[in-house]
Amino acid sequence: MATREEWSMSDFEIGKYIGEGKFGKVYLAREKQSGYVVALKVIFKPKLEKYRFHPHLRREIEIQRDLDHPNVLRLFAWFHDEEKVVLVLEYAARGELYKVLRAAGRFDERTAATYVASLAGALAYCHKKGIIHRDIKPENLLLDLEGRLKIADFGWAARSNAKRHTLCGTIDYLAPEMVEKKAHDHAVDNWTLGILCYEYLIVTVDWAFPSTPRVSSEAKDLISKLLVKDSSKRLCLEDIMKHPWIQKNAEPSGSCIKHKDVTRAKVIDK
Ligand code: N15
Repeated sequence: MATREEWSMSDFEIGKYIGEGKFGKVYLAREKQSGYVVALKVIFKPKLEKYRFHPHLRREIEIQRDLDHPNVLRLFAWFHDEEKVVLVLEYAARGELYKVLRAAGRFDERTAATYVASLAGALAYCHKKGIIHRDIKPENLLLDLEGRLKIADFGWAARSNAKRHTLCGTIDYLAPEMVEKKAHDHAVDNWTLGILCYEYLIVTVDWAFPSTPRVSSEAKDLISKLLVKDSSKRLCLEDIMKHPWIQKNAEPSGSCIKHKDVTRAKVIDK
């Protein structure tokens, strides 16, 4: 997609509805000139005013616009008119990671290590830019066409109560210091990484057939070094990336699908 000063709705062909964000609906769309497929998030202004969200949204947009990392979902542009604010976001063709996890039951160690390494890299990048606690949870993680993990943050967490179960509840991923409303820093994100790592490998074992999955001692070692109550003793992101389990298992490319699985980006049906 080209860089330009002003965008408007007429620059896009709107495709199917793909999801509900916290403040708006998300649609598949194609930029007419380049044919580039994106996700458009449409937020109607009355909703924003009701929640006094305008200055907050603007600040979040500026933060997000500044982030450029292969594992952080891109915000390409945004525009607004009388009635709505529209965010032009990267389209993640493989959708939500928690659904992939739910379908698979658990991930093999190569896959889990690749996701944890991708997350650690993205978080290290955000921390360096002074952005902490990105509210990482399965609902906020998307996969692109190559199966690369993308943190898609900010308000992409609205899910119905009926669908919610303990694993995807919000508080489950919070570090103890946040639950206890204590002062906290970037180490809160590292706790969450430990929880996700545990969940990717262990928790989602089929309830009807509770056979303990075999997990390597290196994976257990990493989890135990992240799920440490004392935040100052938690493994830092650099050490996560250097950890033997990551070194042994993670794909350096960040993509861990088998090549034959790659399907072409689906072009929007008119
Ligand atoms: C600046 C800040 C306040 C807002 C910027 N960030 C967001 O709005 C975060 N956000 C990302 N909100 C919604 C999304 C989002 C982007 C949601 C879904 C998708 C997305 N890109 N691609 C998808 C997507 N692809 C899918 C494929 C299959 C099934 C569902 C899919 N969702």
